[in-house]
Order: sequence, then structure tokens, then C-alpha cells
Amino acid sequence: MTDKPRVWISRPTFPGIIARLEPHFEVTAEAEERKFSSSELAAKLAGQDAAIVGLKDRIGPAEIGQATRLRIVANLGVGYDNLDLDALSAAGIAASNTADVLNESVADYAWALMLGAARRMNAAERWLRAGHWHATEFRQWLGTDVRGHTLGILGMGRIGQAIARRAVGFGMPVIYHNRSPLPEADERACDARYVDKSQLLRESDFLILVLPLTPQTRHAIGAPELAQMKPTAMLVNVARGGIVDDAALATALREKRLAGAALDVFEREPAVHPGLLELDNVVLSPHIASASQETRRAMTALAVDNVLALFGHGPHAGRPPTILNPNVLA
Ligand code: 8YV
Repeated sequence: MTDKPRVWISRPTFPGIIARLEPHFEVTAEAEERKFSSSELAAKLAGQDAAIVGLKDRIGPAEIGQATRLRIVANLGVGYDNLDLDALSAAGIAASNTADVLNESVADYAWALMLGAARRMNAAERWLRAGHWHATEFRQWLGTDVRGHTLGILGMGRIGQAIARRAVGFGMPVIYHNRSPLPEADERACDARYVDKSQLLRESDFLILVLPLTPQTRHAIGAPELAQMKPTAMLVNVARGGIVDDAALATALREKRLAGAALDVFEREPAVHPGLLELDNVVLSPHIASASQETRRAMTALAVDNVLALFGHGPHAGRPPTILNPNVLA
């Protein structure tokens, strides 16, 4: 037996990075990734001093009920709608996310999705692979240029701003809506103009969603919002399933009230609404906007830094760098 504190890691990550915990902790890392039930999570967390978890691990009062030693839950994601922050704070447990290290990867991927939808890349590839390419026709597979079209961004945090900065090279004017406008200097840095939500919906040719999922943002894009969008517009979601009403989106796309969509996240993922699977004007991807080698490693390293820091180790000793509830440190 050792008297080191214990840390549980709910999924396989990168052993070389996790090894930084080993001098200070007794480390238990799951060898396979799966979804744990609430009672399994409660049993896993009981007796642990720290946990590194992911979006599939929903942690609230029931899951921490027996975790009397738990001091930090480090989330492998910038979004933390899987954590009940109030319950964790009430129990004196710190929570952290992976803010910032994934901004550029997610921004790149949002652009990849948008360009893919605009130029019909995935549909064209499916057609090619199915053996339909017998001749090259001048007017076949016509997509739409992004240049000169208006890019709308709903949710203008750091990922939204990284997306906006890329628009200069593509010649797209940028409008955005957020709970509040950016400070002037930030707005200037990404050359974006603040508009109200309804103007954003009406004027965007491409609308990218980058807002967190909260009770207030659930179905922020539903039938009434889709009805305000241009029939030529395309919707891109790299934020969270649940922000879009997937059934309403499938209907709008089928009825050609919206030209296209590109979605990395879904309301009931990994299940995808069958209405979306049927459509050719939708690009679908399995929640991989942050999935580059570099970024997933940086996310793991940041989670490790947060755990180490809470226990007084590493460069941030005493101050977990991306703590979500700093009040618990007091
Ligand atoms: C996930 C994400 O963390 O950061 C987020 O909020 O949605 C992603 O980066 C990733 O899919 C790992 O589960």
C-alpha cells in the first residue's frame, strides 16, 4: 500500500503525459473507453482524491456522494455541461476544463466543415467512390464560394474569435452575436461586427455555432430560428448537440428552407437523427473538432497540470490553471 493520493482517469489518453502524475499519485487509468452508468461512476470515484474525466462522464450529486476524498475533477474538454458545477463546489471539489488549448484546432475544423459543405466535398466523394464518375461535366457538382458571403458566428468566445480571424483570408465579412459585445480592441482584432440574434439569423450566409450548452442555450437554433435564415444559408455546429433542434433542422433541410449544414455534434450522439442521415446536403462528423494529435495531447497535459497544481506540484502549484470554480480554493 502507498499513502500517495489516488487519481482515476476514466479513459485511455496518452501514457507519456499521464506519467507526470506518477511521482505524486497512485494512478488508475481505464484501458478502454466506455460510458459508465451513474452507479459505476460513483463506485469509481469513491476513494479517489482526483479524477480526470470526459464528456461521457456526467458528474453530479449522485456520482460524488461516496467520494469523500475527492478534491478535483479535471474535464478533458472546454465544454463542461457534463459537470454539475454547483454540486461540486458545494462539496468543496475543484473542477477544471481545457480552455484555450483547443481554440485553433476547433476553428480549423469549423472552417473545414464549412468549406466542405459549401463545395459539396463529402457528397461528391461518396458519388465518386460509388463508381459514378464516368465523365467530367462542366456544370456538375457546382457548390458555392465562401468569398464575399457573410459569415455569422453565434457565441463569440475564444473559439469564435479564432474562427473570425481566419475569415480575412477567405474574404468574408463577419457578424456575430454573443451575450455581450466584445471589447472594442478584440472586435477590431477579428474584424467582426456585433448584431442582435435575429439580424445574425437573417443576414448570415454561413452561420457557425460556438456557444456552450446551458439550460438557456438548449435549442437556441430551433424551428423559429431556422425560419429566419436565408434558404441559401448553411449552418455549422461545432459546439454541442442540443443547441440545435436536430429534428427541426432535418425538416428545414429536407424542405429546402435551408441550403445545407455541417455538424460535428448531435443531440443524442453517438446516435444521429435519421432525418439527417438521409440528406446529401449535410456534412456529418463524429465530434472530432478538437481531435488532432497535438490538441488532444495538449488537452491531456492541461488536465494533468490542473490535478498536479491542486496538490501543490508543478509550475502552477496551488493554482490550477483552468479551474472553473476558484471559490473552492479559498
Ligand atoms: C471533447 C469538446 O472534449 O472540448 C470540448 O468541449 O467537445 C471536445 O473537445 C472531446 O471530444 C473529448 O471528449
